[in-house]
Amino acid sequence: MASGAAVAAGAAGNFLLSGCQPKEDKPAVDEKPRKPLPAEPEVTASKFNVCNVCSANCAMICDIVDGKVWRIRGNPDDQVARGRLCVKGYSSYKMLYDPDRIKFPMKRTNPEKGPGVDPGWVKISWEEAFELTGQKFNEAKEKYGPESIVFFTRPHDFAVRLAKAIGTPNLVRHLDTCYTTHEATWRAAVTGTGRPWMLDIYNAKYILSFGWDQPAKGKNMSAQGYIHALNNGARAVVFNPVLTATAALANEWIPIKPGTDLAVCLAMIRLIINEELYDKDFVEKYTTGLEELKAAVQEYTPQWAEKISEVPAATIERVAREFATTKPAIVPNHKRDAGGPLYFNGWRTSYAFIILNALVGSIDREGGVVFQRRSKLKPFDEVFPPLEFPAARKETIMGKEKFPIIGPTGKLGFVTVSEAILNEKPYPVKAMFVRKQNVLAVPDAPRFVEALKKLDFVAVADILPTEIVQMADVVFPEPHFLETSGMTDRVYFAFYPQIALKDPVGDPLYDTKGYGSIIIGIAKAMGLGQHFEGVSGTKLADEQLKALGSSMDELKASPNGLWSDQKPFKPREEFGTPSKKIELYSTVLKEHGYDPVPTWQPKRELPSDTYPLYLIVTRHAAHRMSESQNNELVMQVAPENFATLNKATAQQLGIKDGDEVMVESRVNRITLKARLIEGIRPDCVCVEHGFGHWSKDLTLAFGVGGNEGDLVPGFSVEELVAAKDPSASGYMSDVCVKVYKA
Ligand SMILES: Nc1nc2c(c(=O)[nH]1)N[C@H]1C(S)=C(S)[C@@H](COP(=O)(O)OP(=O)(O)OC[C@H]3O[C@@H](n4cnc5c(=O)[nH]c(N)nc54)[C@H](O)[C@@H]3O)O[C@H]1N2
Ligand SMILES: Nc1nc2c(c(=O)[nH]1)N[C@H]1C(S)=C(S)[C@@H](COP(=O)(O)OP(=O)(O)OC[C@H]3O[C@@H](n4cnc5c(=O)[nH]c(N)nc54)[C@H](O)[C@@H]3O)O[C@H]1N2
Ligand code: SF4
Ligand SMILES: [Mo]
Repeated sequence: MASGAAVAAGAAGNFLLSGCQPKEDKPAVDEKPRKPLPAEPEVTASKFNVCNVCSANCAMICDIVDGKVWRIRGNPDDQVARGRLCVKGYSSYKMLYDPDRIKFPMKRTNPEKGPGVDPGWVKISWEEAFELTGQKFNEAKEKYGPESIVFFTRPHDFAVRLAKAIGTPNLVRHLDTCYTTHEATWRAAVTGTGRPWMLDIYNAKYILSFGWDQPAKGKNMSAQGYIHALNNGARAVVFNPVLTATAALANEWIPIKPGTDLAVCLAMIRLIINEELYDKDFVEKYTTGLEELKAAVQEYTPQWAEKISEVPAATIERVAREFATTKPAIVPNHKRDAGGPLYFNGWRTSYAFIILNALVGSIDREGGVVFQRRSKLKPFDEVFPPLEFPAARKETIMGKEKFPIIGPTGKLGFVTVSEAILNEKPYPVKAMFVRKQNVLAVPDAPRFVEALKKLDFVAVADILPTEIVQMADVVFPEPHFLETSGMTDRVYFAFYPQIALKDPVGDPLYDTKGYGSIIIGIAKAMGLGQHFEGVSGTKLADEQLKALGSSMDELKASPNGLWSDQKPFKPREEFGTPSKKIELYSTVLKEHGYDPVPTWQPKRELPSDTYPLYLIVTRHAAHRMSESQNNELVMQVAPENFATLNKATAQQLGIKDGDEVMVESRVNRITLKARLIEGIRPDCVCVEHGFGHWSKDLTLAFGVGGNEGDLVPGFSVEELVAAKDPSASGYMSDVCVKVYKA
């Protein structure tokens, strides 16, 4: 029998010939008439809120019937939602009414932890939950030092203040798996601060996607913008190993070999510079380093890139010329595209995206990548000036101090947390506070479970009894976002400053407390209450709005639930680098010892005889990470995840549609159902993230599908430093696998 690698390569031959054919020029947007909807009941109240399922935070209107949310709509005056939501937003109220929600504070009575172990939950009062947590945290602090307490949370003012008050520098954040590559490259080469969160995709005329797949994820504004642009005559070319919805809507789908987009980008950069097709005015006025870049890319011919990527040289040349000569053109990027933290070379690819956009004059210009025009919110520390904090150790478990570009942002530590705990490097961790982060999201999840077992005490704030909750000693139940009040700033697609009201849909269903109150409760129990004197979320929102010349009362009274400061778009003339220009040859990267221009580097794992297939990770349009598999509406649409294979590959492996298969990597293996399609490269297997729950308290989610993250090896800080990657990204999909019948 042929080796596994040969099987995949053999099947790839025919596939690529057909896959690369440009489709007909008109995008295939489906305009079929829909079935009429049933008669509507009488809506008794409508409440403004903000979707918290993903960080786009679309503004929504919740229609209430008989005291319950009956329907959710997009707020038409919100520049993000534009009157629509995605399926995750529309279905989000089912999580509010999920009977499995955590209804009161709990403590575990069984000291044993892990999958299959009953924690022996006991209901406790809020006082006891705070006391127990305060006592355990203080014990760890006294015995092992404040740095032995780790916060494993999303960025949040209250948590940061508590961490500082305790004196721990360890705030682990998940962004090294989400978008840290883009954060690092934009900081270094363009902004000096963060990355942009907007694409003026609506006005683009040429959309060149290297794995940018947000329309396929239903991301509301990206999907609306993409469809609008296509209907408006834009041309879209999509490089993706999988025929996703974004690719299917495009004019052309190019099934590139995984992890090789960098080669194609480098060849395109070379051609655009050598043929002088770049936007001369923009490049001259707003960029530096063209000559150095030109010299550095001369070896990257289209023929060279073809050998690496399997994209014909003629296609690379044609697309590069089209991209450079159609205006406005854009290489859109969001988070986990080919320039995201998927593969070893992700940050280089992300930098190549910036260069391609700069060469065609599409940075902060109409139809290009645009910086968000946010409201200037008064920072937390200005509203509530801090007391003096104790000195904290400089050395962190995340290795923050070892990454001069991404370290100061603190957006790292997720991929290295297991190794740091298990190896006690650079020192032991004893206690953890977790909020809104699940076990399934960490590379090699079973190893993270082992790391959590090693800790003396884990406190978790959550809504549903997911896997992280099963590992907790104390559980703090939070309200669902539809039960919360306040306001949210527009960030994604914020063409002008705008703030949206959050008005609860009704009284809280259970004995829950908001995140801020939980943090303050723990602080008081630790004897650190003085750091939160007069601090509250309500006061913060009100003070911030007052500083903008409004107030919570005014926002509540507004007819559309929005505060807006609509002003015309003024393109940026200066950037945040040392030269105040976009640096095509980055002096900041150079200063810190990183490659100052993107140069070729392959992904880390390549197919071998043992593991012949690339693992491709994606998300289902209807699911949100690992938090929607217990949502009854979503599960009707997408009841499980699959190992999606090309029909030809499956045939050679003796696998039929619907067969149970094993997907195995060098670290673990998972069982999934096979789904066979033609629109995927034969050397790939694609798995949707979010499934594989082992918490028995999740009635619908338990035991369904598999977690592809189990297959991905974790990392130590040392390995990341050795990789000379300024983003400290964890290559969350950089693994090869084999697939066989279970
Ligand atoms: N429905 C839904 N939407 C979401 C989320 C969700 O959970 N569900 N989560 C949000 C969050 S936090 C994030 S990070 C984003 C993530 O959303 P995306 O940034 O779209 O990332 P993925 O969903 O992982 O999809 C990655 C895409 O890259 C393609 N790909 C993989 N390898 C390569 C390659 O080598 N080259 C090229 N060209 N393409 C490749 C895959 O086929 C896939 O289409 O989505 C956000 N939106
Ligand atoms: N294997 C694998 N790992 C990944 C990724 C992948 O594609 N594959 N993607 C990476 C990316 S891009 C991201 S953004 C991260 C996301 O990683 P996580 O942020 O860990 O996302 P989830 O897996 O959805 O876990 C969210 C947890 O928050 C809880 N939760 C939901 N809403 C609330 C709330 O309002 N309050 C509180 N307290 N808890 C709440 C849920 O019940 C769940 O336990 O995962 C990363 N890790
Ligand atoms: S894109 Fe969807 S999930 Fe994200 S905020 Fe908007 S409606 Fe919610
Ligand atoms: Mo993400």
